[in-house]
Amino acid sequence: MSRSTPYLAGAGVLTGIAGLAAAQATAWGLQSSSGPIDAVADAVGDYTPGSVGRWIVGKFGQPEAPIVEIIVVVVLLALCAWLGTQFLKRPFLPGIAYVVFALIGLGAILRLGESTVESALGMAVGLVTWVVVTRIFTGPLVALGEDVADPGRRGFLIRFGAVAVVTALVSVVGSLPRRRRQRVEQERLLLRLPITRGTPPAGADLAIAGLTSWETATEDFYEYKTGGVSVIPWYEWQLRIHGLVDQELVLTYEDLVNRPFTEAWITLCGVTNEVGGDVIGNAYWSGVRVADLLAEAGVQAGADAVLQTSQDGWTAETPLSALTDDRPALLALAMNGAPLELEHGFPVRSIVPGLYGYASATKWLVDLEVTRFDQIESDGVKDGYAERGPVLTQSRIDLPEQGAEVAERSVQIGGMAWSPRTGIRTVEFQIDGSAWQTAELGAATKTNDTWVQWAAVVDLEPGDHVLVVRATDRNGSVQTDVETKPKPSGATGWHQVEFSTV
Ligand SMILES: Nc1nc2c(c(=O)[nH]1)N[C@H]1C(S)=C(S)[C@@H](COP(=O)(O)O)O[C@H]1N2
Ligand SMILES: [Mo]
Repeated sequence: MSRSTPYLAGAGVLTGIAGLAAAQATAWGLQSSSGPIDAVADAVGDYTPGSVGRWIVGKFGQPEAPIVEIIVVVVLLALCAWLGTQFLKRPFLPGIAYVVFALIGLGAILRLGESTVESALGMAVGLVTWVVVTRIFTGPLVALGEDVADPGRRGFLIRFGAVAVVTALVSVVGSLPRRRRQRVEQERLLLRLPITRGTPPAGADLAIAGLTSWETATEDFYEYKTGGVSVIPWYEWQLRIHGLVDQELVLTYEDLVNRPFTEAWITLCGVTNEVGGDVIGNAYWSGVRVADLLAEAGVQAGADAVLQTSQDGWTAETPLSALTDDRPALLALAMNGAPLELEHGFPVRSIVPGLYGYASATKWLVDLEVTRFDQIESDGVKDGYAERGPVLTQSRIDLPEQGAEVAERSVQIGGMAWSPRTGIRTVEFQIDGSAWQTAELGAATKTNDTWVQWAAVVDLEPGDHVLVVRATDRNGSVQTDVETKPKPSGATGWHQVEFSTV
């Protein structure tokens, strides 16, 4: 062991920490909810046999995840220490190792599928940091007239100190967004709003094992956003209503809380939902009617649209009529009886029954401009979606699942159907190309703004089967079997599932 080995190992560890700090700071700075370390820990946790995982938890008496994260970091830093000892002997080795680490991180990030872009950017910044800091430790300090092959103690201390200080700064500054988010989350949990929990209408949930529940729990509710999560303290939030109005309005969160609340079950659907897809959920929303606020502002003649803008500049264009007719179009403050989660648009989002999310459901809403469709182009429309986004009549099979092998001959089938605003009159199913049969339906709400459950029990011969479903709305229009992609107006076609009975 050469005299400089401990120095170099230390330099390796510090290099490792610097890269991790930079990666995590970048991910958090981009409002990501996770980072490369979480992602790798998650993968390690999932690939660790249950017994080993239980042993670890038993040993450390803690929830698994933090322990796994610590193990991941310790293993990485141990490798980095060894890489440090190779800085001078085999300078190519650290470079290769860092790329391998970054690829593992990237793989784990993609696998986790959460804040992918933010975490991947963090990983890239981490890789660059590892390479640059390694250069700092291995390049000569010209000012000291140093010889690279024999870094002196003084030169090492200067480098070590400089990198440590910068790393500490990056860690502190990098954790600020996360600390802010934790604070806003704490304040959210302390809010007491004039809301109720909401009970599903009697008979809406047929309570069939394996069938998607009528009410979507908040943690199961789909999440769709183009950027990061905006973090807005409720007391800093403001909404401006302007444009073709007699009088501009600026509203605070308290202003909204002091107004009459409207609560409703409303199914929210993403236009990106494929036939049979799950980009849809049904929640109980509480908030203030947009119609009342627009009436107060005084909409001027000629307006036919409202351009909604979020804190981070995302936009949606919504027909004025959908915000002023009798439907419960809301500035929602709560979902399922609790203040909106940050991911779902805290402090305030828009929810408009009958319209796809891209055309109506702006999260982190801060601006409503009363305007004309021919004056604006929102994000969704720029992206190729239709100017107006009414949700199409659609039905889905949830039971049995595609490819299922059902043990009984008497098979429980079922799923969901929706035609927001209009409502579902009937759901029919067809097995193996035979005649269409009518399914039992769960109860609908009065406003028909939610999905309904459908179900039936069918007796089948052993073998392979094909199940198809179609819905008819309350106007008597049968859901079209023409297959289209989500773009521009939402996917159409009948959902079909293949399964077998024994
Ligand atoms: N600010 C903002 N609001 C947004 C979006 C977004 O990307 N940014 N996505 C919209 C789309 S396309 C849908 S389908 C819904 C999804 O809402 P959720 O994530 O609460 O389910 O939010 C809408 N509101
Ligand atoms: Mo969407």
